[in-house]
Amino acid sequence: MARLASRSIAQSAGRPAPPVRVAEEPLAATTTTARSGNDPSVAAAPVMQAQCHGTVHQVTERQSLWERWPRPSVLGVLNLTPDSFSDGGRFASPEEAIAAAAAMHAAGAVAIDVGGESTRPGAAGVDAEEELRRVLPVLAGLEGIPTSIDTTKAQVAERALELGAEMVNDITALRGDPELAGVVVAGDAYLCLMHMQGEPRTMQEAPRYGNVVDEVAAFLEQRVAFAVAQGVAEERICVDPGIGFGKTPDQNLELVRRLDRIVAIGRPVLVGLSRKSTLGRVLGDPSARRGTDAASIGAAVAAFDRGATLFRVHDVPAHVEALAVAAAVERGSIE
Ligand code: HH2
Repeated sequence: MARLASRSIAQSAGRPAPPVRVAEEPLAATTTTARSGNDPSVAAAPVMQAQCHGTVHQVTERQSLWERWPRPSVLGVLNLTPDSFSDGGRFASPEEAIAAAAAMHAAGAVAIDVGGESTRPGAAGVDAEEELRRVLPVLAGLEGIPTSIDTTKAQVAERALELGAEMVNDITALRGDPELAGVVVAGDAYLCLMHMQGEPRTMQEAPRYGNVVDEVAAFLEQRVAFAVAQGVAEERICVDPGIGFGKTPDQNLELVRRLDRIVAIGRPVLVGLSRKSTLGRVLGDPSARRGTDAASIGAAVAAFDRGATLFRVHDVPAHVEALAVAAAVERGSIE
């Protein structure tokens, strides 16, 4: 298995240590270990306790996103949907999906991004009950494998976090469900804020921008500020330009070309280029609905070169190898 991120840029840039977070709970409910997601390889965060005015203050030191998933880190896509654009209806049972997630983790994915609602252009939404029915049996079987939940719904995110998910990946950037920010704060979760113009059903009809890069960057800056105002710790947030979400192929390519502007926001940048139709269009098929894995890897390496940290991908082994080499070239050394 290729190793990624043996020395992250963020760490070598000497970012500040993560702040200490304080949680209050009644004396009777005191615990001595902190939840550390569902990855046994991650030591439970150190916990100190101090009694004060009849309340135990639990002081938990949590990792920033830079520390948890340094650049470059690969997230494996697990779509539990009948209608996803690239891999819909792939799994006949939760067991098959769990096995696929385990294989992606073994191949070097730092976490598995689990989704129960397709966001492909034109997709119709599903209600929370249906989404929970799709994701819960799989999340319950993923103990020991770090996960992220790809959802816009507070109810789904809350159950996923209870089952150990570490990140909420919200394609609406907290514009969809007013309860979602509170769930992220209460669960002390990582949060991905993605740019999207319009909504999945209609977003590809007529995407319009003055300057796509400036507008996406300004939107993401504003959503980070909103999340922080809601109580989400800034060091736990990453941002995503939302490749294919209300953008033409040229606008998608321009966003990757000028990714430095998104990186300048100062948060880790997640990119979802894998199998997106823009890649098929680049290769000469004007009606392509998806891109190849080779094209996805080319795009991921281009995004890495421009500073992307997290890569949401379908073909994990090939991306892990390609990004390991890209990172080694950037360092100019094997280690
Ligand atoms: N892309 C998809 C879904 N979720 N989340 C983030 N943060 N960034 C992305 O680019 C992104 C995402 C769409 O891809 P996929 O999951 O493969 O298809 P579908 O939404 O049809 O299930």
